Amino acid sequence: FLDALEDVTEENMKAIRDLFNRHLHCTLAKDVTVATDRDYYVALSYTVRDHVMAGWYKTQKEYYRKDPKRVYYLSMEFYMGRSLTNTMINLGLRSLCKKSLYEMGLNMEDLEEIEMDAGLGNGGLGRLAACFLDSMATLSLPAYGYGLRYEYGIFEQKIKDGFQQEVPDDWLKFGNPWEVPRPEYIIKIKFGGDVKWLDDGKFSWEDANVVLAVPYDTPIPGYRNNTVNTLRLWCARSPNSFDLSYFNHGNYIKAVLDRNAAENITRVLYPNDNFFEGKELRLKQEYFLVSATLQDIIRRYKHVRTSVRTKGPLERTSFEDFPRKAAIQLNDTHPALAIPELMRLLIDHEKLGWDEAWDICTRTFSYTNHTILPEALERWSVALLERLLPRHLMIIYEINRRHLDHVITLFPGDLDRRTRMSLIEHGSEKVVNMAHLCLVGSHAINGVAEIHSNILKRETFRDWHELWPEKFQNKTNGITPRRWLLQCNPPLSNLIIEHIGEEWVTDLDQLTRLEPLTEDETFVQNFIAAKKKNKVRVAAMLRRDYGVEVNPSSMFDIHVKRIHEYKRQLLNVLHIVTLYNRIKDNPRGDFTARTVIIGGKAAPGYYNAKMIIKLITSVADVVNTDPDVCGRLKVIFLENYRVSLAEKIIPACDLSQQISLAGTEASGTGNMKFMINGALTIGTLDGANVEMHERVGDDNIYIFGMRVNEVEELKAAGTYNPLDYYNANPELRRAIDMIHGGYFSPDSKGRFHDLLDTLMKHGDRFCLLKDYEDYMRVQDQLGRDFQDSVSWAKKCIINVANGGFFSSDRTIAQYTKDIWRAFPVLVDPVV
Ligand code: DL6
Repeated sequence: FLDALEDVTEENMKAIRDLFNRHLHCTLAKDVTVATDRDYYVALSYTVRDHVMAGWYKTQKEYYRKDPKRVYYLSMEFYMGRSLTNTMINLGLRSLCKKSLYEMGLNMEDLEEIEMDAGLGNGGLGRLAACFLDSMATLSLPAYGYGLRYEYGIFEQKIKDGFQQEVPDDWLKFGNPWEVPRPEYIIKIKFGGDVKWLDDGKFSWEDANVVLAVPYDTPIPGYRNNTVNTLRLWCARSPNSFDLSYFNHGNYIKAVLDRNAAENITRVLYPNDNFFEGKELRLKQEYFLVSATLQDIIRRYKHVRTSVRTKGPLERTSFEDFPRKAAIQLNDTHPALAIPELMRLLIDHEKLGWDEAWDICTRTFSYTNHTILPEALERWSVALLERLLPRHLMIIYEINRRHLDHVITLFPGDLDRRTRMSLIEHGSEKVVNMAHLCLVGSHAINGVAEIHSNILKRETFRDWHELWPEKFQNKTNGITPRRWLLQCNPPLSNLIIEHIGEEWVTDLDQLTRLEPLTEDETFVQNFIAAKKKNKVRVAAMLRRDYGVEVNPSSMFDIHVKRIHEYKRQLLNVLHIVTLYNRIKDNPRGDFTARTVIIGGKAAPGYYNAKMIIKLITSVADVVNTDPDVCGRLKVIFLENYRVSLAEKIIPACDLSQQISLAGTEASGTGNMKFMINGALTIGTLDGANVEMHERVGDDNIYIFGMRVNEVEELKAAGTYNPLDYYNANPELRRAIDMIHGGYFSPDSKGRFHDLLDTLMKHGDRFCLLKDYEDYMRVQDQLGRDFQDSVSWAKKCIINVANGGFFSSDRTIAQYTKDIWRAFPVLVDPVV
């Protein structure tokens, strides 16, 4: 069906072949006698990139000409995955390229597999940023992503003897055809030094060390709309003048070697998800991103043709219009230093007064919160800030002084409130609460699902909501239907296109037109066949890449996401062990065959998460080799889960596990990907699961566990004793005892004691034992339901049909209207 959407003519195919051959010969200096598959992949990427270029210039020229309000999305993570397939699809070139290559004897799908993922993110937050870029371009928004070009992205996960090992992700080792360096826009970034008070009452930041920020641009094409936006990633480079004193003293070698210290800033992505680690290098990364980006934004703001009469560009000198020309979205608090940085640039460089600068700041910035887990909230040491960013610390103190004066005028005498709302916290160490900085410096604050936004208002930021209710909003997350349906699931996309056309690709609500087709027997059978095709493909991949055999008729029960205690992979393990025991007790029993696939990376320093991986692989070793099980239960730990693997595994899923404790998962976005690819969800009423449930109703989603108010009440009462639940449920007790007794770790019987202690002795923070029984009940129910494949498929279709709301196009349209107040700029086709 993609064929029908594309202009596949002999003439166009010849043009592709010519370009491809030219790149092979002239760019790569290869011919077919020596070219490798990687050469072909690169030649194809350059061929496709050439087709992006004209649209890219044209879009950027149009932005310059029209000077619209621009949207800047600042994020420490852009988890882009691969670019080739997505770019071909958005440009309408995929069939054309596939056929052209086929005629040269090349299989394009094999070449697509060669591309390394751009793994510049940890999980949901970074992938959301990538989906947003696609939607912003598809909605023709004049938007820019700004981030860091990490030389090493998220580590490659290897499983050795059942344990996770981390291998550096050297993703740039073969070059990156999608990036264009722009050394002409290099920016200087300062660290350290001192602040001098000048005679005119202003401040000057002196004797600082300088690091250079070199931009690398990646084109972001919209879906077949001629728009090509830019993702600008900064790379740290030492200035040539770096530590001239060494050069002058003749220590040339040391001077050259020391350049590394500066260049380390963008060396590696911190591999923490939902966890704050107050390391100096990470602070440098955060400041490096925001300083380079704001200087770039200001340069662009100034560089504008204010008069049509004059040919050359004029400087815009007044900053009055800045908030009407720039909306800056802070993706969590990681880029929060943008607030004092803009103040510094406006006051110290542009010579604005405090009040005017502050007004500009608050009208420009908006902040998205992505987590309420206390261990994830950023609190930077004042001492560290003082040493690295002395001027910013002064500005933060002044912001705080004025802010607390305001609080105390509104709530006279309420000193507790004043303390709670301070940007500076005095614990064992003095720290800056970065969320508070964002709250005071932004005009809009949003959570990422209804339930999460409500928790922010009611709990996390209660005082702030009382102070500024008008600032608080909700923007439920979304995912791009281009990558997460059209691209990753051809069998289902084709079936959908056959019945309702292709408008859904940019208007996902169109999927509701599928709902009546649950009554169409042929459609239902074709839907089942599409799912089966995806499962067979995954089974073949598991055989080839992992050497495991799975039964494609079994239920594919999938739990893929970062490994984290709050996401409760351990609860899934307790279910697996219970199923195993039931089979052992009744080897001839009638059980729904399941293939349980669990995947995800653990932060390298997160001991419990790593032990959860070891437990899963240990349980898999026992279950998969026990002859009594006889293929009715398979457990697979999917090594190195990442964007490109998600694209394969999600379309093959029957059951999606979204089982975090209610009130802990801000939104989740994997849940949405599974939904629109026709899986049913077993989940708690947490994050966006709540809104999925609202849309599909009780009959088409498997909800279990405590509701958020029940969790809050249980915690407030302080009476939860996990041992009560252990004692009350024999199946639960048996599963825990087996793990504890070394059934799955005969070589080291006590291996999982620490892990189990978190449940049994240290309060079971995420209430696994409390939710176990209900989880089992619902698992049993859905296990029976799966036996009726037609009725199961109908539920799946209802999920697909109601997934339209979860398009990131909807999310971005809401940000645009309610927060950014920006407008599309349409771009004409390139002629
Ligand atoms: O909003 C994107 C994504 C949510 O879907 C997840 O629920 C949430 O856990 C994740 N949050 C983070 C927080 N990181 N920090 N800080 O990754 O955001």
